[in-house]
Amino acid sequence: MPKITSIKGRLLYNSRGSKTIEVDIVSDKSHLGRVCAPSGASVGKYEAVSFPDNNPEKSLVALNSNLKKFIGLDPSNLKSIHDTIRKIDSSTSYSKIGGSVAFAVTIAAVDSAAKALGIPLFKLLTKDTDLRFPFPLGNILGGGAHAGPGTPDIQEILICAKGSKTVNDAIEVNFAVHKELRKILQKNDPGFTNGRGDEGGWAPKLDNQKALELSAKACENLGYTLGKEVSLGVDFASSTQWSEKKKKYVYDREGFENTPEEQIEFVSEIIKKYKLVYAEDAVHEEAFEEMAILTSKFPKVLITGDDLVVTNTEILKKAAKLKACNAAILKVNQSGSLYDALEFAKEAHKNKIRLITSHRSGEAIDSHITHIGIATKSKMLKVGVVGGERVAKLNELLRITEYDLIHGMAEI
Ligand code: 2PG
Ligand code: MG
Repeated sequence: MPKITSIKGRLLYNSRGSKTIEVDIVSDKSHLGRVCAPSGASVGKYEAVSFPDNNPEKSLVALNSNLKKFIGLDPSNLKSIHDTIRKIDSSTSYSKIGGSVAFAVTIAAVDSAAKALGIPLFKLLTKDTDLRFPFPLGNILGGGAHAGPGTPDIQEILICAKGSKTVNDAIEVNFAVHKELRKILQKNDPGFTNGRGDEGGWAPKLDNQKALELSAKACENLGYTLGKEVSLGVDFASSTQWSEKKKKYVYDREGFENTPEEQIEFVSEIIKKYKLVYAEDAVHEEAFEEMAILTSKFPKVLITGDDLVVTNTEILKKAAKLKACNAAILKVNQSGSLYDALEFAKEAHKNKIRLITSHRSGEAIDSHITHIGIATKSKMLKVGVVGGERVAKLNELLRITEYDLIHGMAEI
């Protein structure tokens, strides 16, 4: 049984150039687990807080004054690491120590344990041997909170090569569509600067419909049929548009407003017209009933809750009861610790809610979530297409193929 022999936190930067926390955990004086916490731009109301008072320094101070509590623990015993954090901070949202610390400490512990035990991380996280590769789901065009003025109001247009038989092929198809889309955007607007949003998706000056149209064209130009070899997905991130005061979705950039009924129509038309396989946060984070309407209307589409369920087991129970989604995003830092997130995954499986393990818009070059996606039997791995911090997660999928422990692609 390995033992934690040292633990250290430091402040450094994420892909947006914002300060974050990284944690090193060493087991048996030789096995380093190192994890840097990511952060979101479109943040759900009920997520764990990243840092106390939004201040990474305060997280580091809180961690530094409790380091000794982790020495001697078994890093493979996730529950005991989690319980130790919970003794330091028992608040529901990790407001004392910060969700980023809970994220980094729990994942660094299991990373270090996997190295000490000489097994891949995903093997440490599950006893299940019937594992499949999740389909990479990547951002090809960005707007909303991830890109500047003039870009679409909707946050992400995503590609998923759902007809691919291998993970290598699925990744290559995503790259090809991303590249083809650039050519189309350049043709459409000679002034297009090749600018990209926070997650590597192109950030053109386009309205929502035109952005979807050109994304579909990129797939068709490559000879693909939408809904067959490839499918588009959309993260509407609708809480960004929702105005509690007006009780309407305000599409500032394109200049229109939707009542809740019109929003359901708007989303339904997009799902049908572009044969979406995936629709995330199609209504705002507290609109469980409207989500339920979409879920019953589109049983074959992954009607996915992100801000809606924020990787929170109790909220997921409510969503399951109301049949508000048939799929859910799993972002470890929304719940805080990896233990919390794995409990969430159990609850999702219990309710036949499919999982999509996801990056954040502000990321590190770490690739632990690739293992977490496999271990939680996620159907998709939402990690972007290009950008060093995105490709890192895709490259890890390719390394994992070398173990020959995972057979085939997930069934969506
Ligand atoms: C989302 C994510 C990731 P953020 O909304 O799903 O794509 O963005 O990390 O900004 O919440
Ligand atoms: Mg989202």
